[in-house]
Amino acid sequence: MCGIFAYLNYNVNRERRFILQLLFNGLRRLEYRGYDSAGIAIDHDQPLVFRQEGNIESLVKSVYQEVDALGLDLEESFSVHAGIAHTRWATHGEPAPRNSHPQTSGDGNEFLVVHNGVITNYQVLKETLIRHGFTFESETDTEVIPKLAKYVFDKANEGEGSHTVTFSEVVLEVMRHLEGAYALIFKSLHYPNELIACKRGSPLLLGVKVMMSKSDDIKDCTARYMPALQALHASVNVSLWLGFNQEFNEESNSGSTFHDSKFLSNNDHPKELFLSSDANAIVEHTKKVLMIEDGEVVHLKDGNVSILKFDNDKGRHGGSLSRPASVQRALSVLEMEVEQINKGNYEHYMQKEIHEQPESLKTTMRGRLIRGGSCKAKTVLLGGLKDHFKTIRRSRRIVFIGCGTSYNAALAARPILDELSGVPVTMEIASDLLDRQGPIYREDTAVFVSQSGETADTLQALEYALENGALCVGITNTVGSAIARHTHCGVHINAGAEIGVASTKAYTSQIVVMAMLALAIGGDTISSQTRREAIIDGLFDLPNKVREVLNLDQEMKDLAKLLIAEQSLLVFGRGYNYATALEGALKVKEVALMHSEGILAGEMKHGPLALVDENLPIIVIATRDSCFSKQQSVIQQLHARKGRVIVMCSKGEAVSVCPGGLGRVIEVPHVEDCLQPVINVVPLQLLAYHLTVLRGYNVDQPRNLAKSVTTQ
Ligand code: UD2
Ligand code: GLU
Ligand code: MG
Repeated sequence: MCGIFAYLNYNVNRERRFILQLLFNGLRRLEYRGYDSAGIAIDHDQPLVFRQEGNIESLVKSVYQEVDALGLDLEESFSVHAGIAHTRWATHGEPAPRNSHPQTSGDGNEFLVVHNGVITNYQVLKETLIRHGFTFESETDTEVIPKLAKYVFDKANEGEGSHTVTFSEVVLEVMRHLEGAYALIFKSLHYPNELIACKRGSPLLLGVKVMMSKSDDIKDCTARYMPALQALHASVNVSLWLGFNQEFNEESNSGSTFHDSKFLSNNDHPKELFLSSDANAIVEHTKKVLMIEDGEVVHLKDGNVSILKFDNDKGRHGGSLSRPASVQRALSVLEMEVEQINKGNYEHYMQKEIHEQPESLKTTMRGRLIRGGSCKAKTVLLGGLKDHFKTIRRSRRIVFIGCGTSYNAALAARPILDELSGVPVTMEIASDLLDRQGPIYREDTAVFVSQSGETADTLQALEYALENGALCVGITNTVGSAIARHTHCGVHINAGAEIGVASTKAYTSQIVVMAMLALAIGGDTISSQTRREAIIDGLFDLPNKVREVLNLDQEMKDLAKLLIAEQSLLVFGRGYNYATALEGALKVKEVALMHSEGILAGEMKHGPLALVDENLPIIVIATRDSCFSKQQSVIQQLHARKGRVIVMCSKGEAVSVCPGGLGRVIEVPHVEDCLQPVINVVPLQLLAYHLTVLRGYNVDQPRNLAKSVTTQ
């Protein structure tokens, strides 16, 4: 959760003591959001950073001690000053001063950043920056941001005179490289008394308090300009305050990646500007608060507020940036390196994404699983839903809606949702719901699952559910996507960009998010406490178990060699692993271009048994859970018909699933039953991958398929 706060006074004198107190108070207002450490940055000869773990009061204490030790004058007055502050909820690296924010570009604090959220591609950026001579002091994902800013700034100034770039240009270049969720505030030695704020996915607000003349009290005088403001909102559809001679600064717009550049035109009226994660910390200063939108870059400079629009696509692919040639060159080198590191030693993205699942699952759970301890309970924290759990628990039904792999992920999590949520759970394939105009009611919670967040059918089903008044929850991997934006609330799965068309790491992260959702909706019911704690322990250990199951790579390659010329492959599953059968078959179908069906084992006698003979390969998922003995009986019946059976079972159980050593066995690590689908799908992903390569097809762009299906 965590919080960000900043205070910029312009043309009004403020003492250092006042500034410090104001920053601390801002943090105190954000305290309720939860945090484990905090920090601030203020000015002296160069920006000064103070960081401390623990509560705000321990930060306050340590700041005054350090100020004393440094001999800083608390009465020193600044007519303009930009201070930033942060409360941290650790996701990367333990709570400790070095991991607290502001994070820095290095000695001299040339660039400082406070950040809420998670940068999912920080690892490649870090490796690249290390190659360019940067050294890192923290374990945070955030540290790459100020360092990248310094890299961009230095390149821009190489041999072309100083300050060829503006602060906002530096930040826009940095944003181009960031993936994940963030709200950010930048402060820099090179741009004194300026601040830049931007966001994608995390909340961030701007507050403005203007006074008419230096002798006036500072007050919220925007009300006097409301008519002008309203007219302007209507005409340009952009929410910002305008000063007195509003005009747009088109100049800074030309040829750049800025979509719009709206500019609060120059006026020297004394003012105070605030940035915060939450209106709570601003309302005591001004009632005029603006919600910053995803992709907006807010630049506070010389008493002006300009709002630029960051266009990611334009930036990545367009060559028409108005940036100096040296930056242009440096950045394309950087981009190429990042790209190269990105694929690593893997031949295909699908392969890489399968193998990075231990990491992506960890990132999905970062900051959301509480390990418990002496005074804290083991629990789950889904910040994006916490204000909505009451409504969800009271709803009449929870309806999961998705297509393809995302639907399968919801199906995999359904048993645990059934068990823990206390609310009836139903499933809908988005297109089918629309075809039937199926029932969705005001009392329903509708959960939309989509990797891209742009899946056309799911998006249309979302519109339909919104019209019908349901509470709409999103589970998406893409921050700022249509589904993330249009749902009332939701969870970002934070699995990192998925490039291979066949979804792999997003599937396992989706299941984990929905298992956490079940735990969170279930709340702290005493009767299920032991069960919940076992699942939480299982989640903590899951990345290790996934690493273990990935050791089956060669074995699955050997199996793929055996199956290379087959026409068809059946996969039987039930209970927790019915979804695994569907998803395994879907992978084989979509990339290996081989007919494959996932079959509910309980339905075997009602048709599929007719297909069984010595030739048709059948994978039966029979890992240890409450359906195990039923699956043993399925295996026996298949053997009785001379079926060509391949069994997936828990480690050490080969004998009990294949009496007499009949058939082939895939042994996988055993985990908590509801998490077993995360493990079991991995060998099937590997099988599909190797089958595809051996059959000579394109792994990352299978025939006829697109990564996100945005048309119907
Ligand atoms: C925050 C951080 C996350 C991690 C986590 C640790 C952000 C954006 N996220 O996640 O990176 O640090 O804390 O606890 O800073 N939302 C929708 N629809 C969707 C998905 C999300 O409305 O499909 C909303 C959600 O209700 C919330 C916001 O987007 O208001 C961010 O969602 P989140 O899952 O990133 O939030 P959270 O607090 O778990
Ligand atoms: N991911 C960042 C960190 O671990 C920011 C966490 C936060 O949102 O407070 O430092
Ligand atoms: Mg898909």
